Amino acid sequence: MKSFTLAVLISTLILGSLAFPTTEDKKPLENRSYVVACSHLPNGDLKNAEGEITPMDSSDPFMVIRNKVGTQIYRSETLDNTHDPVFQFAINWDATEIYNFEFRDHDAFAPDDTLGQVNIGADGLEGIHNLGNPAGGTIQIIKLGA
Ligand SMILES: [Ca+2]
Ligand SMILES: [Ca+2]
Repeated sequence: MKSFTLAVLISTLILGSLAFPTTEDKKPLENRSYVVACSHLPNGDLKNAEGEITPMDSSDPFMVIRNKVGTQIYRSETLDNTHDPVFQFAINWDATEIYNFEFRDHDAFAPDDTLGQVNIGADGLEGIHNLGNPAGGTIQIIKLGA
């Protein structure tokens, strides 16, 4: 009976140390820089606040990056009147992270409209991704440096 209890205790300690790694096991996160080139973001400024068509106006996009628990980890500056903005950003790259990229149209006198978003795992950041909700835009992510 005693040896059984001891075995349970030892296996609990082993499992516990696997589930809760100590801070010494954690590697520092690598800071990585990327460029995001957007194409064909929807026009959030097709109509003005009164609902009238405004053909000369275009979206004023900015980019928000959230982690998988929904915490905002990056927000870009706002670029005026473009459907093909290019953003540069740096993050503490985490191999286990899933990043949510959302593009929004800044409106001075109304809530910001969403222009599309996509969830991308840390290992798959580079490349071309289609945006959804709403669909229409695409983004290409390029890693800077080695
Ligand atoms: Ca605009
Ligand atoms: Ca706008």
